[in-house]
Amino acid sequence: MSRLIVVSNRVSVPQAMGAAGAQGGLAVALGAALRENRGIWFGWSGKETDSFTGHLDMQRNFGVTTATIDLEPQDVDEYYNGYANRTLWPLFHYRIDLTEYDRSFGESYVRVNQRFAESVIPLIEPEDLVWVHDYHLLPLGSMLREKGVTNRIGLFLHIPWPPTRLFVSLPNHEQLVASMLHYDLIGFQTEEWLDSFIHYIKKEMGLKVAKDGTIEYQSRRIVARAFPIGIDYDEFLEASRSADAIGAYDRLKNSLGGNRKMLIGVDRLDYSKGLGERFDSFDRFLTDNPDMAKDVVLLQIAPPSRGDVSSYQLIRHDLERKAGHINGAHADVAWVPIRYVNRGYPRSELAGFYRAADIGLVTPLRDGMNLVAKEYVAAQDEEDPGVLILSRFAGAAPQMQDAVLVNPHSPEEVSDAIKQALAMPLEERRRRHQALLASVRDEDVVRWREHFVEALQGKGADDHSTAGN
Ligand code: ADQ
Repeated sequence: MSRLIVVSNRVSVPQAMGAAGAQGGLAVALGAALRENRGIWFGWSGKETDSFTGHLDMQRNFGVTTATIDLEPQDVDEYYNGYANRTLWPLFHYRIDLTEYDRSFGESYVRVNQRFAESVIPLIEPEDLVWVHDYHLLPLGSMLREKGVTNRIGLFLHIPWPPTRLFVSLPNHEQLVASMLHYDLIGFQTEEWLDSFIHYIKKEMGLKVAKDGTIEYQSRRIVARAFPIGIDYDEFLEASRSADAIGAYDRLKNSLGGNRKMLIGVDRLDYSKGLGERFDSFDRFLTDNPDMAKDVVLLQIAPPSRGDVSSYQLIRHDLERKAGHINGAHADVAWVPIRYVNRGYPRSELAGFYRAADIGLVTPLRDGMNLVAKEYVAAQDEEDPGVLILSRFAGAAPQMQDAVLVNPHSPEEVSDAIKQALAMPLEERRRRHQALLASVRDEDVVRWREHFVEALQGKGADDHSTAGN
């Protein structure tokens, strides 16, 4: 088995299972992948330094070796908060209204990618596979090639790839995509994002793409394919059977009182997750169904993220206002409709919360995949499972057709779905849950990693050209 060198913007030091805090989807998925392949996870430490030195901090925790570098404050400002989170993130989630196009961000993005390339190269041995993650590092492969790295290098994009008409609003979009064509393999979450990328390659670059996703460019062959990510099913199942999970379940159930039903939302506080629209939809449900309203509670867990970016400060403010308004309008002395919680929880407790919820409300406006939908399904009691309401705009939707699929922009549609889910007979809940569970269990993170790594090894593929091309 080839050693893996995983490169991502942030490296989160692996934690013991059940440790507190909110790890993003990427951290959860990669921790699991690296435990099994002996390898190194390289990236930014999350810390700042006055002047960049490229010093590698190597550590080994819970079976995973990590190597991190510190970045300068200007890098963090312009590369991370700037180009990654003010330009690419909103653009790739179809939000050109929130996208900022600042030249200095782009320059810093290139500089930091160069710094990543220089720092990771000493770690790479001849037979290693290099696996780069996400939108922070799209040009990294080309920089490694420039510096003579001939290993197989793959990129996996965790977020959507936008339609060409939106993507071309990015200055220097041609250079960005040309730089990506130095990878051997480019993976997307879904066929939809893959199609958008291929559309761009054909229409804007005039390149030919074979049916199997092979692109020929300057005598190189690049394969583009979809690899839908999954959860670490076994780990999650164990977490959901732990004493902490059972304790969390009991606490939450007891706090509801009577036969009250609970809906749960768990998301990073991000505008792509459709939280404002979700609150509006719940408001609509309460208003349209006064006879049922007091029997229902929405628990929304949303730890703040990217607080240095103004659009995130605005959405936080907006949600606080909305939750306050809805609670003020509908609550009585013994019942508050929305419990809005801004913090992370250990995964085992989260599993208990999911299990206590009659409905999982997962309604992003646009999402690369969405692992919460899969976690919700994995945590249910198979005999008496809850119902998943899922946005058709989540990357998870094509695999999860047995959820109640909704358009998150329509409060009426989501409100109707809540009503339908609350009234759903046990038999139908079980049937839907069984089908969902089968795909969550089979298409898990282990399979995702195996498929990607196999494709990166180029099994069955021809020789590839390397440095200097
Ligand atoms: P995210 O946008 O972070 O990931 P998601 O896939 O839903 O979104 O993963 C979030 C993870 O964080 C889940 O595992 C969840 O349990 C955890 N989490 C969220 N809130 C939490 C809390 N309060 N306490 C503890 N844990 C919490 C990006 C892309 C997604 C893609 C993933 C993986 O945006 O589309 O699915 O990467 O590729």
